[in-house]
Amino acid sequence: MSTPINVVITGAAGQIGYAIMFRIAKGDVFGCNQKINLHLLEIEPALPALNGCIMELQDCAFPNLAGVFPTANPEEAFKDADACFLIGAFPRKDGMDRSALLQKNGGIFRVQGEAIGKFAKKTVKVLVVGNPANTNCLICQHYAGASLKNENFSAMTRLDHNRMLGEIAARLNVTTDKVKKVIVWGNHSNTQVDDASHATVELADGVKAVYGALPQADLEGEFAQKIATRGGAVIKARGASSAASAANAAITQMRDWWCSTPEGDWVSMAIPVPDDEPYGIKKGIIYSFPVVVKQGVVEVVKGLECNAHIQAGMKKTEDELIAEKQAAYEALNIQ
Ligand code: NAX
Repeated sequence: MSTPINVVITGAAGQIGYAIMFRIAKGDVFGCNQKINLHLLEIEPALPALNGCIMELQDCAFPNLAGVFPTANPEEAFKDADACFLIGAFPRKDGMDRSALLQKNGGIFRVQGEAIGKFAKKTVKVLVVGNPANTNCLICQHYAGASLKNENFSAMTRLDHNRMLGEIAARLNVTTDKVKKVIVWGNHSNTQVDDASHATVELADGVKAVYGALPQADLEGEFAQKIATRGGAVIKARGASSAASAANAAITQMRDWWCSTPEGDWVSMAIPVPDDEPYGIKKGIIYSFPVVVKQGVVEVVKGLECNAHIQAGMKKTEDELIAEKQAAYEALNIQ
């Protein structure tokens, strides 16, 4: 019988929160032999709705669920946290400019970062989903302080990564397990670089490069555009933003971070840029790279050749992240 780990979900009563909590409680992230305490953080007005979710959790009778603790107090929520899914964020309202959005979210991720720095375990894994995810993650890390390190933080670009796998598989009429080594570089935004130039696909006659199995012009044009604007397409069709697929992406990103990436493949994760500044990306931002994870240690896959088109995109998304950081630091008065 395992000692329970403490798993925090913020924005737990929201649509992604509702889609993720049952899968975490069931064992989809930490495995079927791991008992879990769920710490569910919400704002006060959402606590009654959260209570309904908790009734449903109980009604699922998950054997791994050791306890459920709803709260509107970040200090309580992050106490002894082992893993955190930071999903709750302030949505962009009509007419709201970018700096107002960064200020609102900065306020949320400042308070949560401070609480994580003070109360979470030093081994905590913090995955930021709430948008703008990369910059919210940077703010959270800043306020968590020096007792936590780069390896404690990541932001989610796995939904974009999974969207690439799904779309390539659909175009080649294979299942997604046959497609490997796609990359999302940079920001979770329209400037993200959806790079299939190293991807492979297992077809009936062997393993082939995706560049070749599909036309390069499409992969760098209409395909990349489709992936980058997929969120908007889902909203248009469904009348609501991606929830089940976003929850699934957070589950797969945390699972690979916790349990290691599969042999022979990598995943995309937005992480604090390491000291050796891979691919020339400058430190001080949260940037998505291809990574492998072994026993909890995240390593950027180095030495991949990037063509001129991909390199230009990598620089553009880096510039956007630097500008977002500057706007957020200004809004929060960080020197
Ligand atoms: P919802 O609006 O359904 O839920 C957000 C929840 O967060 C609400 O219940 C709200 O009460 C709560 N909340 C707000 N402030 C909070 C605070 N200070 N502490 C705790 N809870 C708080 O949004 P949902 O569809 O669940 O999306 C959540 C976030 O994920 C959004 O910022 C969204 O933009 C972002 N996404 C990020 C993705 C990514 O790939 N990184 C993809 C999916 C998603 O769009």
